[in-house]
Amino acid sequence: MTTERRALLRDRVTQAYVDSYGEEPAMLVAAPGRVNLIGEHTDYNDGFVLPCAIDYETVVAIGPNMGSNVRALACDLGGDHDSFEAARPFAKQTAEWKNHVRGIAASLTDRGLALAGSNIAIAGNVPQGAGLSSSASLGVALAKAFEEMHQLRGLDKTGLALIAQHSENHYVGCACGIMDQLVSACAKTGSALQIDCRSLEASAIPIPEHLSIAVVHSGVQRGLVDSAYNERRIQCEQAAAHYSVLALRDLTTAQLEEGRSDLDKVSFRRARHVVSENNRTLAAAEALKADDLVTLSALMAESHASMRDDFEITVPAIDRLVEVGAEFLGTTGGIRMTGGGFGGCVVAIVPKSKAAAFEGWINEHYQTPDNGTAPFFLCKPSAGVSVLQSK
Ligand code: GAF
Repeated sequence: MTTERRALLRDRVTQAYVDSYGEEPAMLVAAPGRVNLIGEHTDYNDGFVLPCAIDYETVVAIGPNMGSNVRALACDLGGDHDSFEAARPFAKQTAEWKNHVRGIAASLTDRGLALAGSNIAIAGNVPQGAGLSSSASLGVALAKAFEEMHQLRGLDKTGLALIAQHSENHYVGCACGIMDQLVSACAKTGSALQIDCRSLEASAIPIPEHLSIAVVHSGVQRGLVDSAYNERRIQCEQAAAHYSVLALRDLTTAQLEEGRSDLDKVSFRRARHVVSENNRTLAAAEALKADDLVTLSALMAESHASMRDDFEITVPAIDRLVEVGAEFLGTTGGIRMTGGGFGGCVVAIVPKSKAAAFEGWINEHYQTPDNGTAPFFLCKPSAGVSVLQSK
């Protein structure tokens, strides 16, 4: 199934490239979307996260051209295209996808890495507006494609992720952390990636064979370049300043309580989410290693409650979906909202033997706000960015 989906995507982007530029691409580069198992809004607080890459991805076909421009084609957007000078890549565009392409080119240029004329075609199958990091997969795929094509030196996988984050922060306008880009670059097949977002150290934790990762869309679309996301980040920074720590990662539960008297209630709850979520994420990584589903499901339930009550990033449809899923799973699996929040998806860790029944249960007991069936994806924990084919 995965192989078939990937083959279709690869054929589609290659064909579009050939139709548009009159020759085969020099190479294809694929980068996956991700689902976060636990550790939400902890990355930009220098904390811990536990995402895995999924078998939905963005593919970039790239080849050289004789000119000095980067020419780009968006296969999924009716063939919308762009062209800009490789040496002067950034001027803000109305079409969001163009800012991603130009932002990556500009971020490489900011690092002193010179681009030359290139032709690009882009296609993807990561559900958009779902909180599955379609943007990060685009950024990482583009950074890798430029790096390979123009033989840019000095960028390892973490470097690619930092370029993609820089582009989001400085050119696209989203103050995101590093989680999505790092997992899209560095993930390992069959594993979740435990990331320390301060040191950027990442270690793969194999997901036991008998477990499935299910992602269910609530039917509420989300957009990351949202004031609410950036507002949460500012609130966390203010709380860290109140406690005189570099980042909320440095705060213990005891310190959090001790210094709360002169902190407003909202800031306190934001900080409490981050401090408790970091602890849960470390505990969840241990539970996953030990294949301890009872502990994992309890931690995921607590994580969801904390996002709902303290960080206030869930919406009623998401809360309902989690409630419905938890009723089926009990302590045999975990479920929580995943990603930045304000809509999008929930993630569930479900025994493989129960996955089909779980999907049936969700279909029967949950309706999207417009009375539809919730899109359900069984995801394979996948590898990070790869070069698929060179001439
Ligand atoms: C989004 C951001 F891009 C990530 O950096 C992270 O903060 C996440 O929301 C919340 O955990 O995906």
